[in-house]
Amino acid sequence: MTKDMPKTMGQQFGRRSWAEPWKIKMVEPIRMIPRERREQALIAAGFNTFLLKSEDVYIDLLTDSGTGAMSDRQWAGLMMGDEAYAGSRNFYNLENAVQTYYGYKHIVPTHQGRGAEHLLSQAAIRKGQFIPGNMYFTTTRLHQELAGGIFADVVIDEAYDTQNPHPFKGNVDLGKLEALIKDKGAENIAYVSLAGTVNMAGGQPVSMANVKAVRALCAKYGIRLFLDATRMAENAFFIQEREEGYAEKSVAQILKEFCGYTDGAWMSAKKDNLVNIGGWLAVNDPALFEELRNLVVVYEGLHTYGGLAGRDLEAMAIGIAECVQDDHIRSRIGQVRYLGELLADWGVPITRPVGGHAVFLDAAAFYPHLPQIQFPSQTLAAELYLDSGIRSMERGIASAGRDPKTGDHYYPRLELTRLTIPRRVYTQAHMDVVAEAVKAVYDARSSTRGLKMVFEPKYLRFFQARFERL
Ligand code: P70
Repeated sequence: MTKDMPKTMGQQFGRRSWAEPWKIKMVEPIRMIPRERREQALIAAGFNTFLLKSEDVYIDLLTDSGTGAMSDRQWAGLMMGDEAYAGSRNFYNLENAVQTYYGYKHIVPTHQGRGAEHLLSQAAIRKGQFIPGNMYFTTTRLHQELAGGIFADVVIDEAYDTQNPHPFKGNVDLGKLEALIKDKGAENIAYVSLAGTVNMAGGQPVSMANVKAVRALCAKYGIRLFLDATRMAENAFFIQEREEGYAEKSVAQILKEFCGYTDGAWMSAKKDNLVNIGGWLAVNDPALFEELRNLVVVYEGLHTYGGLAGRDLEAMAIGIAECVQDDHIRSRIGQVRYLGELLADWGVPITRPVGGHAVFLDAAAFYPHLPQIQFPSQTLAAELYLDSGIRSMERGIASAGRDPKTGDHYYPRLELTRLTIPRRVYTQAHMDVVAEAVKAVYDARSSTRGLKMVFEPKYLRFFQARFERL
């Protein structure tokens, strides 16, 4: 053991590490292209990592969405696809898995998370209504706005302080929520939109005590509570780790209890549920279900396949059962934490505590000389790719977009670059290589120039915007 090893990985004799509860059966070669070609690729991509070709990327930390490795059981499940147009056996397996592990009554499959967001927004929001939520998420807010709703941020203030060690920075601020309800009137609140491990805050969890309190407040005013369950299994792990009374409960038990305080959930199954494509929407109210089941045939496909093949539904059903296993989540979050702690020990500014799915670099702290309008986190993502072929994602002003009313940029309080770890894909050695690359980019920070946006799409601009170096 060298003295450079991070303290937190244990320096004493007799240390006991966790390890992944699987071994590798198949490999996919990756390689780093030379620096000159990375420069060409970055210019061709308009300094936007979404526009790079995957084959020009060495270690791909763009997202944990649909990028995980399926298990041998899931691959076997693909062969059991029942590709009937209607009533596929795999749909009933999915329905059963969601009912068993999440506890909701009625299930509608969708092709991915935003398909579910679209249906719920259309069915549950009337024009002009407010949707309070624990920080915005890009696709979620856009679908709420397209349905005529107005998103209102009610996350606790600690979520905006990257250095605040609060264990549940995803919590709803009950004071902010109640003030909004009183100000606008309960009839003008469509529902409360609660997300597990808040993505834009750095993968920060919500406590069980908080969801209980939000539930009670919603009940007092007759408002529904819907959950973005995309990374809720990871949220359940943090409750087990940090909240009194939950250390002896399993992640599966905690997940089900948490969902029990909500009226329904939407899901991008490409994350927690360990599939490359898929999503679902689940609710308890039979009348709302009837409407969703009707809407899904307009936008996604029949209510027993929702835009997916039978084999996809089967892989999802199996993935649901796998993703709530304690040893799976412990090693998944353990790997993210390993990378985060390595960087923190080297003095690189990151969001603390390290969250569930990613390490978030504090781009504002990297580049204090760059004003927000010079896209610090886009700049950092570009620099990291140049240095080592590592792909990350902008989560700052480009992602935030514009206020539909005024047309001005939203100026988000967080300017972060996300190193997102796919599930069951990379090894600890990859994490070391990533940490060393980030350190090199950090050491070169003072001479780094910013970017200007030269092309801006109307919707979700960060996906396709183009930039040039200033
Ligand atoms: C990411 C992905 C997707 C997502 C999510 C939460 C909390 C819903 C969705 C939508 C993909 C993504 C999406 C927008 C911008 C960048 C990247 N998040 N709720 O990488 O689900 O993608 O399946 O339609 O995180 O974080 P889907």
